[in-house]
Amino acid sequence: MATKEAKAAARARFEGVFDQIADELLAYTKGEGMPPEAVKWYKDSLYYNVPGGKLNRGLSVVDTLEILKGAALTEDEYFRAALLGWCIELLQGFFLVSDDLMDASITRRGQPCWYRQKHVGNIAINDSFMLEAAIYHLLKKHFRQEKYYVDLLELFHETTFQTTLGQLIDLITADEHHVDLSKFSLEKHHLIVVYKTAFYSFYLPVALAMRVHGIQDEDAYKAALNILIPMGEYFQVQDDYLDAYAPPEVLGKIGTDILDNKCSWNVNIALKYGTPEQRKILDDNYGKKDAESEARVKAIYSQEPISIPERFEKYEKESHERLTGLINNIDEEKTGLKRDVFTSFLDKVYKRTK
Ligand code: GPP
Ligand code: MG
Ligand code: MG
Ligand code: MG
Repeated sequence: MATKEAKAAARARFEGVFDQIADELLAYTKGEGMPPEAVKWYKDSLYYNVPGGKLNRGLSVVDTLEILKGAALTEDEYFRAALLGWCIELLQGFFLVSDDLMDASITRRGQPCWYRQKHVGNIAINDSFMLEAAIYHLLKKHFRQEKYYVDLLELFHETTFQTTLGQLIDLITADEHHVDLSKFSLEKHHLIVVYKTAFYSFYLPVALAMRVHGIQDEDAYKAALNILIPMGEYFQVQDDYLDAYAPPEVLGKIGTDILDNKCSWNVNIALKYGTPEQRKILDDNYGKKDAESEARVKAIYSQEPISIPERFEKYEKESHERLTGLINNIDEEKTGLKRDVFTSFLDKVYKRTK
């Protein structure tokens, strides 16, 4: 595994590419004759919503390409991989700006959600579209001449569609006016998290790098998907767990899943293992918009036999074992893949605290 210093240096190099990307996008808006206040608005939105996250997705494009190549990337190869990485971070910015509106969230990455700033409000909807539009502008500018240009476009389009399907079932399963916990199940949760998170967060970065590397065998993409979808599911279970258990100052966001009546991993575990008395407390308090009800639900979560922290620790350990098993089963010669692509990604997220 890379040292702390090596990781910080890789992150700094990747972050260094963002200024150039922002400059290109702003130069385009200026060139279209947009007034200075519009150019400034876009600049503020780009810097507020794109670079401040963990960058796991973006960095994974660069790391995957380097591992597949088996040698250091040239300057040009690095720049192009980083650009694709930033396209995923733009996609993530697009999703988060709109997700925070839909989830009525308060903070994100340690600052108020973009829409919650007085001067922004519903303009955030348009700002999210502008983050998405940037992806296709950059892809056209830098990859139009490549044989795999259409493959890149398809990957972004398809994973966006999948993510919106996941977001749809996340939202309609969390009806805020009619709380009915009998509609939840771990099977439904599985479908929600695979679609809303796993495709764009795990499959997309690796598949993009595979396309750039020239891998064309569809079976190789299936093999990658078979590992990355369960890895993404594990990642979203962590997100659900941390929503109730991580200190907001560490997580960078205040959890809203209980207030929002979300079909989260936590509530499904509580429904599965809780006593009838605990179930009654859940029915009476879940999805209510007040802090006291939320606190009652949180108290139940940690009580026996629900014991979410203990069950999560066990789930995390078992997921790691299962994913390691899947990785070890990869046939490197047949697929042209490298096991290290997947271990490197898993290392980035295993036992994360934010
Ligand atoms: C994570 O859900 C999923 C997304 C952010 C994808 C949103 C998709 C759209 C099409 C907008 P979450 O609400 O649990 O994330 P968080 O906890 O970060 O708010
Ligand atoms: Mg959401
Ligand atoms: Mg959310
Ligand atoms: Mg969440």
